[in-house]
Amino acid sequence: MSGIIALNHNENLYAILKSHFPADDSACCMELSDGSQLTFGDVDARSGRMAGLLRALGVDVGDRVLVQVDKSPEAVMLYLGCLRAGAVFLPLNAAYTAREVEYFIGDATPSLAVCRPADATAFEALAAAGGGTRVQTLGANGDGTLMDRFADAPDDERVESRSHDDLAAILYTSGTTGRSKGAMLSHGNLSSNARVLHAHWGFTPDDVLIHALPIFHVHGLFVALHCSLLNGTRMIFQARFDADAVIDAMARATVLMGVPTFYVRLLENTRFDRHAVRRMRLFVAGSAPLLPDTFNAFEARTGHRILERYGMTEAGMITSNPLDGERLPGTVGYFLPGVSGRVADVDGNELPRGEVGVLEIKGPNVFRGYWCMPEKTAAEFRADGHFITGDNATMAADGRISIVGRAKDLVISGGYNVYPKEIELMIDVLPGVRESAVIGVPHPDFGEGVVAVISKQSSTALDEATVIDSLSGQLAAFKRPKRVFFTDELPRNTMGKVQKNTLRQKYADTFAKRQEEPG
Ligand code: MLC
Ligand code: AMP
Repeated sequence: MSGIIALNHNENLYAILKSHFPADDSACCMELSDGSQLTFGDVDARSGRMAGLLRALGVDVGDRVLVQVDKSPEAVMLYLGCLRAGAVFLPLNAAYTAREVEYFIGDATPSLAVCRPADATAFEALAAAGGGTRVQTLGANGDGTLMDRFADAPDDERVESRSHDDLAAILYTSGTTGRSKGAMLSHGNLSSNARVLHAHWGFTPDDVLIHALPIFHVHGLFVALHCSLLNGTRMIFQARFDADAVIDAMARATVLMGVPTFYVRLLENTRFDRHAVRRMRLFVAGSAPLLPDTFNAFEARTGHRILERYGMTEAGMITSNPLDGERLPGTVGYFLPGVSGRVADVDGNELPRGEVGVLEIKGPNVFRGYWCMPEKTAAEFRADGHFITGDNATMAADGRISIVGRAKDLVISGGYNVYPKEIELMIDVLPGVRESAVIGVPHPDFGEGVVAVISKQSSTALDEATVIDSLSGQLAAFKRPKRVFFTDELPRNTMGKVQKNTLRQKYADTFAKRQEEPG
């Protein structure tokens, strides 16, 4: 398809975003923490130059570019450059260890991997073992070999022609069986979702977005970035979430997108009050359930009702509470325009309104399948094309949806997904362990905190610290259990299955906020 489509029909996501850039290319696109700015003209020139550099580095249309770097404006240029070059952007959580990255390089066979300068040696070794992957580095301050070459690279205005179905990105999402799956997202998946969100959330030429999310997941990379670029207005770009920096930025901003932990931490900050939010028009939450307590406390403190929406890697955003209608805590609102679906039983039959079942969906946002896993892809789609989300939901008579749990064994901690199976497999091979169960229990900051419950051999001296230490270096820190408990036997049902619900109840208070010590 590429190359034969007339430029004005180019469905490359970058071409669509660029068509919404302001006529005045000196307008600010990204305001950086040091007070400097990148204009829309800068973003266009730099992403074009980056695309040219990728081509010069041997990246062909359709090649994967695997990226594990810190958040920086240069990393955004690398993303946009990949889109422009027709390459497939493959971002990885910056917290993943070399052991975790090895799998992604082997599975995705990228032609180029970009890592932090400090990780170059490890990446070179992984790339040499995989064969064919070249390595460049990009540091948090715009340093590294990629940027050295960028400094000498010529301008390049090209935007590769891409069709709706051509791949733009692969985002890995862990599986309940332990093996991560690469969700293939097309230019059309991303542009359709971006357009819908931009309209649905009522963006105006006066909007200024605070961008404090990581840029290796759907929320920060697609939802936040695309809405702001489509709007052609300024974003205040922050390397990480810091409640004070976000509160400072609110004096010049109108929209914040965040995971529930952002809102919990803002509420803990005594500077956060009605005055701090005087310019803000919209607070969006998602990636994990927003507790009604947080919603209510936020409204009491600021007068704003947080707009909760629901989505996932495979489909971008799926539902949203309304901008103008009622935003109800504990619900994720209605299907976005163009998205449809049902709450279904295990066979995919639609259930009566109000009953709990698995949410199944259809729409232009739904991904193209899992990279090199046709069977897994087939298993998650119904014959009529509905994608099985794995989330348990109810739908009210008026179509309002509530997520009431997960059919998949998944913990969401601070907006990051943690798959218990992956951790259990690692714990089970430790000396002295008979078996383990990893669960998520309420955590005041992260929503859910990871806990491991281990049945150990009576002869072993295995303790909590040893278990946690032995996982470091192997597992990203956010996945590591924050507490480990030992028990004689794991509770099982009559089928022999570990009863995680019983464990979740037993350890529910593990992270309960400590009562104030009496004075
Ligand atoms: C950091 N840590 C976490 C953690 N984040 N532990 C559990 N869960 C998390 N989410 C650990 C670190 O490993 C470290 O441990 C310690 O906490 C302090 O690290 P930090 O780097 O200082 O943490 P902080 O910067 O405060 O990060 C917290 C956070 C961050 C909530 C700001 O996790 C975050 O930005 N989350 C957003 C995730 C996100 O974007 N999700 C979107 C997915 S897309 P130690 O042991 O080293 O001290 C998706 C689809 C959709 O789900 O619908 O949007
Ligand atoms: P990910 O695979 O990282 O994209 O995570 C997607 C998962 O996050 C979904 O399948 C849901 O389980 C969960 N999720 C996202 N948004 C919400 C929300 N608003 N409420 C409850 N769960 C959510």
